[in-house]
Amino acid sequence: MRRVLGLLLTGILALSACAPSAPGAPGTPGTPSATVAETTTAAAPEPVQMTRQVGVQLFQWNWNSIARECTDVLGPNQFAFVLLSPAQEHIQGEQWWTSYQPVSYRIESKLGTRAEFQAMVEACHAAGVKVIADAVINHMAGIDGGTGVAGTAFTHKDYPGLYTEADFNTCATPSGNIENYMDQQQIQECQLSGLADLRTGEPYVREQIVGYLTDLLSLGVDGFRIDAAKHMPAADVEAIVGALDGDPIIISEVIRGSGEPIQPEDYLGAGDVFAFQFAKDIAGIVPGGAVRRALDVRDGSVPSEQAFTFITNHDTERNRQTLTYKDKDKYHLANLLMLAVPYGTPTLYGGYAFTDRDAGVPQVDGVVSDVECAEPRTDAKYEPGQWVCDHRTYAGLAQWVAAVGDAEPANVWQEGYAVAFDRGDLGLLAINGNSTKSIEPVLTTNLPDGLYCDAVVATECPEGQFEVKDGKVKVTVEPMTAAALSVNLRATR
Ligand code: LM2
Ligand code: CA
Repeated sequence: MRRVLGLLLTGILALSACAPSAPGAPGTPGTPSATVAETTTAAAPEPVQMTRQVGVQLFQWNWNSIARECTDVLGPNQFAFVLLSPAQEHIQGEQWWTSYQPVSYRIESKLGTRAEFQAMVEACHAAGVKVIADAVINHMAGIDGGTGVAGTAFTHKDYPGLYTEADFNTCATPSGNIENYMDQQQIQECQLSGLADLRTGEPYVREQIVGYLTDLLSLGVDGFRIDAAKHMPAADVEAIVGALDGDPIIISEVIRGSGEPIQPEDYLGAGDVFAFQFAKDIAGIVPGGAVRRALDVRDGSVPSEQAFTFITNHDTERNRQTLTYKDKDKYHLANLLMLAVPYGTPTLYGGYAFTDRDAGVPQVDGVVSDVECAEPRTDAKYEPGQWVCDHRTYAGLAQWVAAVGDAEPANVWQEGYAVAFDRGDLGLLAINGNSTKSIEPVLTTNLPDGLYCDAVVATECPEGQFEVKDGKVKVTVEPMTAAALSVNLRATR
């Protein structure tokens, strides 16, 4: 958006008769008498309409920090949405996962107050960024009892004014917990690691959950991640989201397990799903370098429009089911592949460095401190607790994705461990999966003639770096990275 505004201003200057010529207009250096026609031809080509698509999960970011990120980074770079950590009251503690043990549905947590939450939604909306809340509705706390961060006293199966023992499932396994993922009833009616499991089929329980989600909608949220969706019957999730006003975005978290009785496809009636298999398949492709295969990756039979793709999330980066920031250039390459291909809605990730999987982010008096992003490092040698703001690295590509929209790959070129393709006639991306050798192919492209910059490293294009002429362009790509051209990132002079 910053760049579009820049172009707009250039246009206004060019049209204003008494304004001096745009700086550096060819053939008219320092001449104040440049004609309108000359200045107009020198201006950058008209940008195409952008459709925001790329989102980012900002794990354990407090509301104030998210508001600032929307204003300063996400909005200006055409990000579509931000996925939050859970907003409801939760158990006390230093670990990150206290967020996933609800104690009440008050919007009052270590991440901020209700007022801060509301201000954050307003700031994000003002920046054109949608807000997706993380809805923990399958269960309540897993501990015997205590007092929540907003002062609510509770025991494992008693939450005053909200739920009592009768609102929770009982379960036949010896531990009361899920022990066998091949047994649908266990998965949905037993406890997920000791977390008190709600009877989501009961009208009263559904009413409370719908009330909570409706409250979040009243604060302006645009949609929900349905935490632990696999652990609730799809019919329950459908009934709950069906009772909500409007048409919020619903993204169910259903981790695909091969041969399991419950699959992500079962939840497509409730909305969209996270594409766990996509993340795992990309993680499988990258180390071998056969990056061309990324074009064919799908998540089971989940259609593109209903798949939210990601490379890592807060769980998979801890259980190492996917690549993570610790994988350095492999992680980078995986993110590039996700952004390059037309399948799904890409969700980037911003979290923090850790060695202990339970370690939370710094808190003062139970309140998470504001985010200060660490300087990006290619060696991944962050101190534990440092904020890893990788998503900012992809600001130019978020704009690239917004510009290419859903245009299909064309002119696919492949050689060794590299692949390149157009996206319609709006963009081109060349990616080099070789970890030692750079590539320098001359590619056939549908892009119009002109001088282009690289959206992998730039958000603005004062001077071009790659020249497209008569349907050909020579690009140079270093090992384990990409070059990305889009019609919206062409030289302004
Ligand atoms: C999710 N999706 O389905 C979240 O993405 C995941 O992060 C949550 O687990 C889980 N489901 C429940 O919402 C995390 C974390 C667990 C943690 C739980 C609850 O990965 O380690 O469990 O949140 O806070 C912790 C302890 C566990 C204990 C449990 C209950 O690690 O040992 O189980 O609390 O006290 C006895
Ligand atoms: Ca359940």
